[in-house]
Amino acid sequence: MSSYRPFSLEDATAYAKSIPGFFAADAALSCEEIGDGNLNLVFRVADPQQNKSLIIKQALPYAKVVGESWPLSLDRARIERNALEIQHRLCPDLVPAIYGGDDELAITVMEDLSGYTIMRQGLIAGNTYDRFAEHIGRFIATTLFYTSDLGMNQQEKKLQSARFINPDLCKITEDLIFEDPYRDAANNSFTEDIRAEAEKLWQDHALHLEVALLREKFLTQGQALLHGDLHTGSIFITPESTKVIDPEFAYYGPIGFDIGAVIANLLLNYAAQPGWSSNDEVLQERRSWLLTTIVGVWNHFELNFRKFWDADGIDIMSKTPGYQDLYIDQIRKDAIGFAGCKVIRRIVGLSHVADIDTIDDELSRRQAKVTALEIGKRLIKGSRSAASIAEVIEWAKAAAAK
Ligand code: SR1
Ligand code: MG
Repeated sequence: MSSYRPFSLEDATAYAKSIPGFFAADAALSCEEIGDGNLNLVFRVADPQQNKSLIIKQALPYAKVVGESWPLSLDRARIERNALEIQHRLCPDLVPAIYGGDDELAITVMEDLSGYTIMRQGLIAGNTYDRFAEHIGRFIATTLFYTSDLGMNQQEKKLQSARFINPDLCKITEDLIFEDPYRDAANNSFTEDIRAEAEKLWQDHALHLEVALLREKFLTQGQALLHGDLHTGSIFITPESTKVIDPEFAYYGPIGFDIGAVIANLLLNYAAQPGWSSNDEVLQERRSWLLTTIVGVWNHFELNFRKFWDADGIDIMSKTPGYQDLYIDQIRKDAIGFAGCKVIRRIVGLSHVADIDTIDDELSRRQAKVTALEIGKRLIKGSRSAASIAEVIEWAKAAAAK
């Protein structure tokens, strides 16, 4: 019989106390549930006297955001912990340390990042993070190159991909990102003031064709071990440091998907800026930083990926002149298309972003949604012909000027 039960504060405290060598046996521990995501419980257990703390994350057997009517496999906790361990091994400075876990209880115990800010909140507060592009570009390049057929033993990769079969969480992405926004789906969620724009999405067959091609890649192309949900709510940040968390959507998928997720969330904040910036100068400055950061994310990804390929590529045929350029060109196109899909889903789909939904002024909020949809459509429709990341910048500017 399974020992699984959703933890109470007392359960989390007792579990934390049982971890050998972390807290003193007689420590007076405090515990709070701080989870604000869609799916899990998150406990912070602390010994204020010793200034020590840790995080216990526990999966629930259903999607918290919807309720028990949407069951989800607890195995995602194992997948998340195993992905974090691989990512931490590859990028120790960019991923929290893992202290332990339990598959039956569906928990992972990890480093507390209390001094950090969730990046989405930091961006909404108007902060900029000049080291972010380098950090996240390196994170994506490293974790994806060294888990792909280019950078790891190809038979071991097949075995590893079997350990990351993640059907429930992939199904969320398949539905919420690649299907629901393009039809009148029960799970869609949007305000009536953008109904006309949503209905246009449902009729746009040229758009559907591009989304179907991107969806096919998501369904079939196991290039590398993705994070799978790399939005700005999955990133803890300070001006000096970046830590990537929450890879419960990890699976073997197309490399462009993680890059697209980061770009999409910077673009959502870009679309939201008129609702947050106090004057035109601030608006221009914020938007310029966001666009520069998008280019930086891509450039740092590409630079690192090529460097790893040249230094550590294990596939003889991948050294064929011209192949690397074609491969990276395709990743860029995919990333742009996935970014577009990820922007659109946050406007009309089930799960939104605070960057836009918490704008106070109703008209600015509506305009941000319209701008985001326009950006998303341009990216999706332009992705197959995009020759450089500069085109994303042009499309974002054009959509914002409309
Ligand atoms: C039902 S879960 C909704 C969303 O939350 C996660 O962060 C993923 O982005 C997922 O699509
Ligand atoms: Mg998450």
